[in-house]
Amino acid sequence: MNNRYLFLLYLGCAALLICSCKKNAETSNPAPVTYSQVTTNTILKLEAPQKFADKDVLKWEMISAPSELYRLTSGTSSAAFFTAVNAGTYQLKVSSGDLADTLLVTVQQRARAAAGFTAKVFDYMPAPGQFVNEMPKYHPGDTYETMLAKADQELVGEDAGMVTLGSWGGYVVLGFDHTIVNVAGRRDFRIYGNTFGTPVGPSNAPFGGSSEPGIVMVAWDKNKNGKPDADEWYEIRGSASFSAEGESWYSTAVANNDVRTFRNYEMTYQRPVTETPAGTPENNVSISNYIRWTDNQGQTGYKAKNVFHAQSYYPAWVKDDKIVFNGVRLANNGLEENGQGTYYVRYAFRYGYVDNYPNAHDNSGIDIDWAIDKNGNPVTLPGIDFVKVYSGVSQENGWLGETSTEVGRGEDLHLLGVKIEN
Ligand SMILES: [Ca+2]
Ligand SMILES: [Ca+2]
Ligand SMILES: [Ca+2]
Repeated sequence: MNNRYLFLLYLGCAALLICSCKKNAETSNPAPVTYSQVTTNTILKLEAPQKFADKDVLKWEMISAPSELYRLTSGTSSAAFFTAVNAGTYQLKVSSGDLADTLLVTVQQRARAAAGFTAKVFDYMPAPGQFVNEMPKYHPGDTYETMLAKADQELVGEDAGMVTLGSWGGYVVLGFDHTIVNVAGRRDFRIYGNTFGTPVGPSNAPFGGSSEPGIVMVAWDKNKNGKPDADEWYEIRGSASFSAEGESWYSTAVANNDVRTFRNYEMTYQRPVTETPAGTPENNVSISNYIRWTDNQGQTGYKAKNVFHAQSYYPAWVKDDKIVFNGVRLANNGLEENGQGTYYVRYAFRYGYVDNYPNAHDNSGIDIDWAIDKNGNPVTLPGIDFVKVYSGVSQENGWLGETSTEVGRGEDLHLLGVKIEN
């Protein structure tokens, strides 16, 4: 073969190569690729590349993921948030019309594995109640700080115990050592209570027993300092957070109970004037006008001291002579069922609360997608780091005493492999 033929052959090959390259470019994805990385259970903020700067509406999509336990939230803005439970490479796409970019996010395992259970208690302030000063136990000299440490001791980890939140408004603030991912279509976490009970009456009857619903608030550590400080709190909208009319027991309760729901409720409890006579089951002495309360609806009344718990129901470490709480007040869910004043059933709300269904029941699971902002509008959070629970019902139930939410172990359902679909 002489040089001239060789030259022509080269020319031909080069032309073929150019053609095939051009063809490839036309048929395969031409989008430039941006790389980023993050660790598991951590929220990554994704910013659209500069070329999208003049676009108002962006679309963020997951193209391929090694696991379905992730969340990508964005709306139509130039920033999106992404977080995943499992390590691997996630391929995302951001686009606006024909303009598109691929984003490859490498999710790496955290250096120290995330704990599936509550990792810290940040705040604890019960309202007066029959288990206050007992769960956790108060000893003379205890302060807010030492009682908080006791609550932390009770609630952290797999073998958590239980603390009482007392009457309406009493609260606890918990944290996890990682972000609980808000997986789409699934409930994400669960906080234990001590509810027991059964469906009452015929089939499809409401679940009843000792449901004492605690209202749930959530927050994510947006300023990444590990504390629930400047971060916005969102309410978990449960089945009766605006009205109890959808509950199956509502029509029965309406004749006997205050079934109103107050969205901006405030209650003030006064220090009791006397602790004596301290009741016992033997002497059957109780104090009906024990702790005076007033609310912002012009109502007033008393919390009673019953015969079973002789200690003070007012948090003994509180110096002030009154304690004020704010929040949502749910409908009274307790009904006396036998007409003798002896058989009280506290009916469960359908979903969205703590200490409302037994712990193992799916309805104890909370979906972060139920979160609403302070105006009641739904918000889509990628995940959360902090949970606040407060007693949601203000009711006295005869000899049983006041309704009080109790709080136990906290669980990240995804880390524990518990799948509760929504
Ligand atoms: Ca979810
Ligand atoms: Ca913070
Ligand atoms: Ca309880």
